[in-house]
Amino acid sequence: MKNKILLPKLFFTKDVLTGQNITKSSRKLKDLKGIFKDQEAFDTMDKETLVYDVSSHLPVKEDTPGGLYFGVTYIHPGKIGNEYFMTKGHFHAQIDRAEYYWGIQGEGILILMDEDRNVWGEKMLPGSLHYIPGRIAHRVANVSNQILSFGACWPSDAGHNYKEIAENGFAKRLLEINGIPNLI
Ligand code: S6P
Ligand code: ZN
Repeated sequence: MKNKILLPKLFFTKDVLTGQNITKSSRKLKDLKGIFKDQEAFDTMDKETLVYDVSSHLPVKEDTPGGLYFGVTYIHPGKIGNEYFMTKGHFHAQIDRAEYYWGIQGEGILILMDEDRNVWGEKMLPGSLHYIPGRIAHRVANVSNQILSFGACWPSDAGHNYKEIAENGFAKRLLEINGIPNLI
């Protein structure tokens, strides 16, 4: 290693992450039961429909203090009734851990909720940068008719608390009303 100049191990070109140790995961409709409001519309859809994929670089073991994780999420366009395709959403398990998101392609809304269940949104566009403080639940909805891709960087000891959102949801939903996204 000493005095050697090594080749890069990873590339992040446009919205594509390649190189060593990339982990991929995907969420289909069958993995998102109970997340959307319109159960009837959900029931009519093919449960194998892909809603989003995530490519991540997780260089240290989960829960390692001081490390960082990096990921790119690709949310497909689509709706269940009038509710946009979106991520499950989570608080961090170590609730005070923060995270950066940034928009790469497509258009979305970053939906944020504090512990008192106050909800607000931030438009996500190519080039937009979003600092998500600790103690804030986060979820992203794709409001465009193309894939929405966004980057994320978060501490390796943040973890995910999906249970809270699975049980209680967000206090507001992002619905399309007269062709426009509304937080209701
Ligand atoms: C991890 C980070 C993202 C999400 C991804 C999918 O802390 O926030 O990589 O995992 O956007 O969202 P979710 O809510 O299904 O984990
Ligand atoms: Zn997170």
